[in-house]
Amino acid sequence: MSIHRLAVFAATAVLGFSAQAQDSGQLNVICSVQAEWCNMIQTVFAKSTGIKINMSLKGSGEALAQLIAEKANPKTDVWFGGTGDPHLQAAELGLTLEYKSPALPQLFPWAQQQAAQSDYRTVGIYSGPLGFGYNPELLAKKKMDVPKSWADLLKTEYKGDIQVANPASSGTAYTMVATLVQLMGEDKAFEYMKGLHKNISQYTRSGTAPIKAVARGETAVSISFVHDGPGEKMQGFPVETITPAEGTGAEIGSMSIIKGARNLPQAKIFYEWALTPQAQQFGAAARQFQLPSNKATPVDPRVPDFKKIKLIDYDYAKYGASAERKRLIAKWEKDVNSLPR
Ligand code: S7P
Repeated sequence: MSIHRLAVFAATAVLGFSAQAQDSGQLNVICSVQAEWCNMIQTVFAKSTGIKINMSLKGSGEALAQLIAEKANPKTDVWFGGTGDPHLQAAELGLTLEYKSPALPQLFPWAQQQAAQSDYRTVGIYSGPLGFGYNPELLAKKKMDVPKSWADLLKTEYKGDIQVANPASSGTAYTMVATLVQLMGEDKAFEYMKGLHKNISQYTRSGTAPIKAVARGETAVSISFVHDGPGEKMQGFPVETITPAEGTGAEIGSMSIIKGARNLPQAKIFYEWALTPQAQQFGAAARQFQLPSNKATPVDPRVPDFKKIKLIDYDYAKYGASAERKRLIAKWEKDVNSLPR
């Protein structure tokens, strides 16, 4: 039985729902985690509740852009997953609905804090640290060392061999920009990113593309969420991850109900379901290893151990603010991306 079928079977059994739940309407979800997890929740949720999910897969930056474009006439009910900063921006822009889940006390403080600082217009569903992915075989072939720090990425040996996403389209890459600004101070961080730019082979649209390129031997190093590494490795690709010695930031992957949702009762049922430990296990079942936000969700051993990582005290409110996010992305475009390589 495939992982997907097994998970569907387990979920319907664990949740005690009938496998032939009656037609109970539909729900339009933008899903910003990777496809396998999105597909799994689509299938399980429909089987468990009878609510059909129309699923659209989009990275965090693109999801926010769609919600802004749909503001006058929303076609989306729930935005599931994706980095927390654009969810906070959506909350501030009035795109998402205030909703206080009774499950909030079951969540880790960081997930509750994400809800509180958005006036309950979003909530944390997982967290994961930013770091580097690398292909040990390619590094050995090219006689390059494993990069251990942000400083290492500036070495000329990595020229043309590092990929990261474009912060204008990717929440992952925006997390990098915000992390560096908090770690180094804004001026030094931009000087650093100008130096890094010389070593970047391409800025991808999606935040998960660089680690997939590492896994497939297309580039030696990526700047990625480290929880995206084990899933590639499980598929047999040579990929390892490391977090930088100077310190790093972490995302609070979030979920929001859209203001003006056409299927609000179904949206709330989904929201509550997605906060249960049973539903949160589908991340690991779909080979995605973020730390789940419900304290009772079993934690897969492949989930990065936060206690072993030097984490900055990421200011989610400041860097999720609309004006700050826009300002930093525009500055990155002007001062970094416009430079020749
Ligand atoms: O594994 C999924 C993940 O890394 O992707 C999410 C996010 O949508 C990345 O999108 P971007 O393309 O906007 O960077 C993360 O929240 C999640 O951990």
